[in-house]
Amino acid sequence: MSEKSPQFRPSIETQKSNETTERPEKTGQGGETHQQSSDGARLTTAQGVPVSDNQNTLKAGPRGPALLEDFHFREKMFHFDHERIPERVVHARGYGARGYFETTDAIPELTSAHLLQEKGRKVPAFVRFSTVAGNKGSMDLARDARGFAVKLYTEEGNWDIVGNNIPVFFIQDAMKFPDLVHSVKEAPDRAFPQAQSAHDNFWDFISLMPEAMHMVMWTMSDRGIPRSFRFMEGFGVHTFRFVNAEGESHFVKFHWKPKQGLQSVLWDEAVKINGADPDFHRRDLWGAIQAGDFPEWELGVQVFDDAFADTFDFDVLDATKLIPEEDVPVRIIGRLVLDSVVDNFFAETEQVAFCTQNIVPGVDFTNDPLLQGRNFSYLDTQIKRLGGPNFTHIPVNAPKCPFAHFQQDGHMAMYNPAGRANYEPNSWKDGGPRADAEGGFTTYPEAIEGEKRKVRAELFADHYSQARQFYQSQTEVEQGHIADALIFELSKCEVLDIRKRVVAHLPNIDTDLAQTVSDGLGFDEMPEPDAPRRDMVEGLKPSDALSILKNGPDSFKGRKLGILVTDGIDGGLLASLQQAVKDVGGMVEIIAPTIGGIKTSDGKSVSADQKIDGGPSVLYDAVAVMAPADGVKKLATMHPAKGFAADAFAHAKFIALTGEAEKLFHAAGVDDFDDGVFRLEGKDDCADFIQACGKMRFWQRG
Ligand code: HDE
Repeated sequence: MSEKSPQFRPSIETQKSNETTERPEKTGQGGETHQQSSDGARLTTAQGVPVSDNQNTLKAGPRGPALLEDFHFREKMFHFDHERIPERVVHARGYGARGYFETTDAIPELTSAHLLQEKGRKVPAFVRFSTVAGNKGSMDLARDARGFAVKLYTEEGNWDIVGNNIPVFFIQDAMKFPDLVHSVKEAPDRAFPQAQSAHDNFWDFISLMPEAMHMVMWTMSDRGIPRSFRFMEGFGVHTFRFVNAEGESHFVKFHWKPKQGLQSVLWDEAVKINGADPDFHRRDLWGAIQAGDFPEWELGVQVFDDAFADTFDFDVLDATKLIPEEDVPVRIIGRLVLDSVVDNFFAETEQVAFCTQNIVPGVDFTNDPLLQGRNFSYLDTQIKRLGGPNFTHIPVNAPKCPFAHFQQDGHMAMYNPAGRANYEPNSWKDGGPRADAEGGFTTYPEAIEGEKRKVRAELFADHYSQARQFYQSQTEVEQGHIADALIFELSKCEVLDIRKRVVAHLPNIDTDLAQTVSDGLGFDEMPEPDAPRRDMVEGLKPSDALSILKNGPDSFKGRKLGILVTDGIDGGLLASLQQAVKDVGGMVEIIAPTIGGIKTSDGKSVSADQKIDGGPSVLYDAVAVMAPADGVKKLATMHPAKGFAADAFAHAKFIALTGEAEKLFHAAGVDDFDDGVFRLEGKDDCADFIQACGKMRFWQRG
């Protein structure tokens, strides 16, 4: 830090998490109990005054009225009353983690960004993943886009890439954002439905905004229900600029590619996961990082110049369009690793304030009208949400490089300029910071000419060509999921006309898809197709990069096997199966009829992670059922056990069986086993099974 840089330190030491509990001690005052923090620190008020009693308000006599004089009570209660801050208007439900970014391929020829000048440069990072529509307490597996917001604490200031897990957006102009968000969130009169797009208001809006059709194909695809944050791609969405030291500019699009591969769940699973574990995605990220299995993404860039932009079929400033990787390859330049959970959710994940305006020298904006609007919106939102302009003083938002300016005062000011000078220019000897004409951020001097009008560029009017390209890039299984999702969502619309208006857009994307959805909704005939506003681009080649199944994981690493067990199983075989999962870096949970666990045939105890109704098979990537004859008999009388088996099979999961376990499946109505069902007899079978599980699902099951 330079001498002039502010010395900002949080004044309260963050308490380290303490996973163990101690037996509560009696206070001896009315029988109440309290827990002593293990480090034995003395409880104080926020002013630091030692507290003698944290159980009782000050009273006039044991049965007398409480006294206003009790400053400790007042402070504690007032603080509690103010614990909530406004939740984010969108992306309210989110989960963050810390990590680092490391440059793996320097690109000084493209950008002067300090971080990207040299291979091996490393900076701290904070990432917050989120759903968009739901409120803060909504469930994780809503069908929705996911936010993928990255804050890089670089040596030249904070660089925020505030992206999504989908490379395009619903709308083209920021003017429409409040309408889009109002339409998807709960209806204002009844305040439902929450965290879902399957309702009239959303589809009404979409049917009248064909520019949304491309992104709708993405949200209706499996991208809308990711298996976890760890298995998602991230995209900067807009076209940005890189500017090098010579002042030359290139266009750039940002991609985060998960090393874990891409993976999603099925809709029926998503619905059930939301009930079984509404925090499924949170728990997954927390669990993986705590287990030392740090998720990692590569940062890729698609770089192109004006010549490409001028000849591309679509406008590169249009956020409803992407540039296929086959046209402009993604060059990997760095890696992002999340290796640390937060100490405190509120302090970091809730208070982190991303702003698209946060860029660093060497990076610049383009005139994408959505991006321009976002640059305005985010700062405004943070000031409101965090209560004032000093949100940059909160540790998670503060730069980790030297900073110095003359902004002062306001709510919660932690840093004000030292000394007499708080303006510039000034003639004081110690006059504070000065602008740096050479090294400071300069905007790329793009020449601009045009009439001031409320308009959109002509090329923006092609709403279907890339939606078709996306659909055609999917495997048959994925195409089926898109049709199912559209049928599901539109079946939730009460107004027939809205259903018809949406389906009228589909023939422009794919006639088979349109027919399937029309049939699925029980229409007697296809609605008259909506006429495209502009001639579509024919012959766009399918792009493999757009499919999840073509980019899935190639091993069971980072994924979870659920083993349903009963008393009397072969403990050696269980150990072999657990070892086989461990060998490839996967995780195991044991599910048993009671949380107390089971005893193996040789009398050894095995503890359980879940009781059967708390561990349905939807929570696992693959399952095994190990049970001798009497165990199966018992399981077959338990509805959750039958559901475990029936769902695992219906969700095309790889399944392993030992003993008489197949009888549980028969009891659940599954009689015909296929090659996705394995019998485990010995160690080698376990390894073979886990190897097969490397593929995402046994899709042949249909
Ligand atoms: Fe956002 N968006 N957005 N958005 N957005 C917010 O900022 C907004 C858009 C995205 O984890 C808000 O802090 C406008 C596109 C993420 O904290 C708000 C427009 C993309 C997050 C806001 C868009 C995003 C937000 C709400 C259209 C993908 C969560 C609270 C012009 C590239 C960040 C907040 C986090 C959050 C405005 C469109 C991603 C209101 C006006 C496109 C990941 O400022």
